[in-house]
Formats: sequence, structure tokens, C-alpha cells
Amino acid sequence: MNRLEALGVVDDVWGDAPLVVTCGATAREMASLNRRDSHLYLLDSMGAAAAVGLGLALAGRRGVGAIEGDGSLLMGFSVLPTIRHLAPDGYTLIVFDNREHASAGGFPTQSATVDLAAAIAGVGLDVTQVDDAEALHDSLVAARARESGPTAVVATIAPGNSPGIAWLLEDPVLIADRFTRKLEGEA
Ligand SMILES: Cc1ncc(C[n+]2csc(CCOP(=O)(O)OP(=O)(O)O)c2C)c(N)n1
Repeated sequence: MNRLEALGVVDDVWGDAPLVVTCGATAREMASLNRRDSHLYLLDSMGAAAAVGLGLALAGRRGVGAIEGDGSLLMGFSVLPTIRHLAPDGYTLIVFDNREHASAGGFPTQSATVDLAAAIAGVGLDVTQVDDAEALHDSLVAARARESGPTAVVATIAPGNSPGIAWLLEDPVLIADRFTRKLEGEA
């Protein structure tokens, strides 16, 4: 499963529910698949998606998802005990683990030696590790159906980026504005 395939599964399952998307090629590939107002693309804000999603869930939103890459999660790793400690309902952290910074030259990340799912479980969060599209789909459906507590899904994906994906050059202020209006419309 490559990143584009994995994002297609997330897009199918998550639909118009709020989804915070990490920066780099992950944001670009998601925008190339389906541009939704419910997607908050963080563009250059590496390591922040899980925390932004946590904030939305703490503000009372349900069915919030956040996608991090392994490099992004490792950059903002302290968010994990914070999610566990605050434990908002209806929040799902989705981690795409390709063991590298694919968006930035393919340099390896610590996930080559650090088991991210084990680390997430180690702070006391419920986590599922998946390696293919079907298991990713099923685990996301289960996560969305959960009414209590946060959950995490770590998906192993192939290294690299999909070719021919357009840059995402929109002003982040406009992206955030559209996302906010979408949430307010549903409040
Ligand atoms: C603070 C900061 N450092 C570096 C970057 C440059 N950068 C953007 S994406 C990226 C790699 C992200 O790696 P990962 O989260 O593993 O996702 P992948 O691209 O592998 O899917 C880097 C280093 C950035 N945007 N912000």
C-alpha cells in the first residue's frame, strides 16, 4: 500500500468529518484525491497535526481524525501522553509509517528502529497496526464507530511519493477559513 492508496481509504471512511492532514506530500496527495472543506491541510506545520486534532476533540468535536507521518509524529512525540492523559472521546490518530521523511529527500526516521505502535500502546492508548488497505479500512471504520476515548491506527506504507502530484499552493489562512466555516456550519 502506498501513501496515495492509504489516503484513498481514509478519504472513503472519513468522508466529510473533520480531518487534519500533516504537511508535505501527504497534504498534496490528499488534496489531489479529493478536496474537501473538512480537510485541514497543515502545509509546512510538521509535527502539529495530532495536536491540532486533539484541540478540536477537546473543543467537543466528535469524529475528528488527524493524519501524521512517522517523521511528523516523532517530531511532536510529546502529544502522545497528552492525548492519553486528556483522553477525548471520538478522536482518531492515524499514522502513516514509511520509515522515512519521504517528503524531504527520503532520509530515514527513527521508526526504522522504534516501533511506533508499541510506543503508542506504551503510553496507554488503544492502537491497531495495519499493513494493507483492507485492514486499514476496517480499523478506521471501527475507530469512527467508537464513542468513547481516543484511538490510534498505525499503517505501514511503502516509501516514496506518488509522481505527478500538483503543489498545494493555497494560502493556509484560506484553508483554515474554509475548514472553520465548514465546522461552524455543522455546529
Ligand atoms: C519544522 C519542520 N521541519 C522540517 C520541515 C520539512 N519537511 C516537510 S515534510 C517533511 C518530512 C515529513 O516526514 P514524515 O512525517 O515521515 O512524512 P512522509 O513525507 O514520509 O510521508 C519535512 C522534513 C517542515 N515542514 N517543518
